[in-house]
Amino acid sequence: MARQFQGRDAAQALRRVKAELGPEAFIVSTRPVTGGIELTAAAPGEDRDALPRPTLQTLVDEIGGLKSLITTHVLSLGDEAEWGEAALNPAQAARNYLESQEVDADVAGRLLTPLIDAPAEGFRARLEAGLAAAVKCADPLRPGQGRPRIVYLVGPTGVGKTTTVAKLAAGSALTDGRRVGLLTVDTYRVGAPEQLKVYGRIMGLPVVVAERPEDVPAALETLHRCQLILVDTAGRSPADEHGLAAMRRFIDQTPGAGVLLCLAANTRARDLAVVVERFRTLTLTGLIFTKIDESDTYGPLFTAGCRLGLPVSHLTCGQRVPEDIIPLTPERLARLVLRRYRG
Ligand SMILES: Nc1nc2c(ncn2[C@@H]2O[C@H](COP(=O)(O)OP(=O)(O)OP(=O)(O)O)[C@@H](O)[C@H]2O)c(=O)[nH]1
Ligand SMILES: [Mg+2]
Repeated sequence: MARQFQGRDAAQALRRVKAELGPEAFIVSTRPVTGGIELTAAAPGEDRDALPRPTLQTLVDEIGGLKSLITTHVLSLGDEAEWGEAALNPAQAARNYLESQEVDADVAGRLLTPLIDAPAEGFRARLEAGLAAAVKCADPLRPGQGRPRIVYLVGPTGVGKTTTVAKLAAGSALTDGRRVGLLTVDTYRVGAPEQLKVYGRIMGLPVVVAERPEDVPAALETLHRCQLILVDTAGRSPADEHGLAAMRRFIDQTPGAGVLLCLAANTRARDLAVVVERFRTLTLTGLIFTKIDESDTYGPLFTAGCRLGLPVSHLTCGQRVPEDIIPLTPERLARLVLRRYRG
């Protein structure tokens, strides 16, 4: 029977394999996980043919992971150089910078693998292009064909979902001239529907409330003339499984709807990884990064974008509605991550 062993890095995971299964144990597969690496290993004498056969995709991922590990290891050798000894090469300096920005080590390793021997000249541009190529951006608010396009904003408590709904609504209705309606399914927090209604009143947009999932179709019916319906949801702790299941029941009422996860820049990397892990069960279609004005460390957000492979559409950068929101491009996100890079 193959078993899984996790570690901060490959060396630590291997030590655990050896301690449990002995020095002759063999590795079946590797994969990056939140905060490190996971090895699947089996004891000697195990029938290798009985072990699960990796698919082509898992092999490709594993080779990418191994390359990334080697890159991280090779680049970290520079850390042992004495002060005054050979200066760091550009890839080593970039690795240190990405680490200081809390970009996940595996993601950074994958980015730097093609740049490991790149010269200083033009390095920054190549690094920026690499970061940009690793994330996707797209506009999730394209109006529907005939039927309204429905887009939910979900996420942990207080990340700025309601404020962002108002900012997006203002952009679509006032700037792009679309017919926009607002729906809130957040009757959990006292005063939540009123918060959205105030924004609706200021912008002259209809706002409806659905208390239970089965109320959603009727609420949407009253907005059937809209081209875009933005749905505000209750903030949920990632630990609140019932809350997330309740949210899923709302979303299930509207097959084909967009579901955008709002992630705040001031969330610690480890907490953000947990949020991503729990909220991905809501069939997400995109991401919005909020509160980028409240941090200068964007690596965890960038890592989430790479890991989920979902398009990131907007950044929010302050409390002002509707001003403090920026549509995102991969290049803009790459520049944000490299904002303090002096390479
Ligand atoms: N600095 C900063 N504050 C923001 C941003 N977006 C929202 N806020 C503030 O964050 C606080 C919470 O915003 P809400 O929009 O109510 O957050 P929410 O996610 O809807 O909160 P719940 O519904 O309670 O989960 C408010 O004080 C907002 O003004 C942002 O981009 N930057
Ligand atoms: Mg809210």
